Amino acid sequence: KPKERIEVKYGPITPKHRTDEAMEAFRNYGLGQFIHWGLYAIPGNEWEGVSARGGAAASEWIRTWSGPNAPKNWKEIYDNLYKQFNPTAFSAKKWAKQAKDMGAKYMIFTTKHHDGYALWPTKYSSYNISNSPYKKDIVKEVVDSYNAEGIDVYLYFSILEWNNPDYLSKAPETEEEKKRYNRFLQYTKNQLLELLQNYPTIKGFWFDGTWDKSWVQAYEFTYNLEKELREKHPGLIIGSRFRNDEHGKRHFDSNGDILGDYEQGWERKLPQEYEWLDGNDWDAVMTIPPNGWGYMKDWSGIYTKTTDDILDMLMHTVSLNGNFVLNFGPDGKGLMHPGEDKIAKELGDWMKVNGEAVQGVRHADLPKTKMGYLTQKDSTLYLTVFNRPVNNLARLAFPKKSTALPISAKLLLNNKELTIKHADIGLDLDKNTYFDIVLPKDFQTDRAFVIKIKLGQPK
Ligand code: JFZ
Repeated sequence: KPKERIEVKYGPITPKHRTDEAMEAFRNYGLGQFIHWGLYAIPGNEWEGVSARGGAAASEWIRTWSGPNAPKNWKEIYDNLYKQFNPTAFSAKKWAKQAKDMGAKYMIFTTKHHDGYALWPTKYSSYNISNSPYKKDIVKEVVDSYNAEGIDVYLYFSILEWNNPDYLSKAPETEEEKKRYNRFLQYTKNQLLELLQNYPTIKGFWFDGTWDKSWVQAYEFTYNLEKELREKHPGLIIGSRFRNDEHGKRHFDSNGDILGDYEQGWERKLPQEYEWLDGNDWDAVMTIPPNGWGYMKDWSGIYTKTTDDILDMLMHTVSLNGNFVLNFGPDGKGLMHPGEDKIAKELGDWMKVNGEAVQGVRHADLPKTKMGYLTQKDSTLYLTVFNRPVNNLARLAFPKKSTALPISAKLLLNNKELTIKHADIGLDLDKNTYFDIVLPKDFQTDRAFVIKIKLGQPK
């Protein structure tokens, strides 16, 4: 953060810490689902003799990475894929049911990725779902089906468009360029207002493709647009990736203040320390394969995250007040990858037992533990154990002066009460005091488990 504050006219519109109901709901989600679906689902990362998995070659970017033997008209072929887009197995209801069973409380859906293809029948471009063999409004089906399962929906929207002749990546210079880019800005605004009007139950937007100079220099337009979107849709939640200030600062303005309602920069990586987050709300979006958000046919030969990896990242995230959003990339027919189905099922089985340690919880202001992660809901503390102590004593440190100390504990997986012993050990007795939760020697589990601890003033 800069020491002296400088003048920023196009800084944050909403307070750093919103306290309204919509934002509180956001804080309580814990687990979410991301879905990347669009024309790139048809090639599925294997196309016209090109196959690249992981690394920089994300499947949804296939239009930009033709191989050496690719046909000259590669991009044109891609832009015509919509003529084949006919997901006969697509059922938004099935997706929503799966997400619910997995324990997701919100979902983010790609209405339009960088290729510019709209999955809703937008009035502002003919490059949309109504001109595919499928024809029907996919965004509507998704919003309605997820809402019916009690899952909040956020719309992913890429500003950047690869094939829009009005789009420009550099700052517009000539009069002609200015005219063109202004048309593009108006088009973007029209589409966003259209989405709000068509799908009034959505809770927010998840913006992307906002890094080009053209968008960065349009700070006055984007500031006013954010205001208008918020006026039209009270409670709307927008992350920090939407716009920048007049000095070109993105995510955080020139004074270090967050732009938008939550930090949106934790993508396929996680913050290590609570302090790094400076009290901001945040989400972490995560792929199962290394990099690739759209459908990837072949998962062989690359590391795909396991359910245990995902649980570890989920608990890491929620213990630091974030939401963890797991990405799915359905295929061209509308089916999830079998690897995704497997993880969704395993995650769901775990969440059914342990979900209370994930949802509606906050960061616990206690010393960290090497056993795993701490989350808290009022006077209930959850310890999710990934590293089980060999002596079966789960030792936790509490600030000496704390009046909220462990008074009872149980295992969520079998509801068995556990004994708590005060451990008068001299590591840092001036600061902390220790408690051992005694784990039964004979219980076996092949995943992380949760100890639910009641806090209070011991007698
Ligand atoms: C973007 C997209 O390009 C990508 O296809 C996918 O949709 C993903 C969710 O978002 O990729 C990004 C954007 C920002 C960062 C990294 C990848 N970032 O800030 O680190």
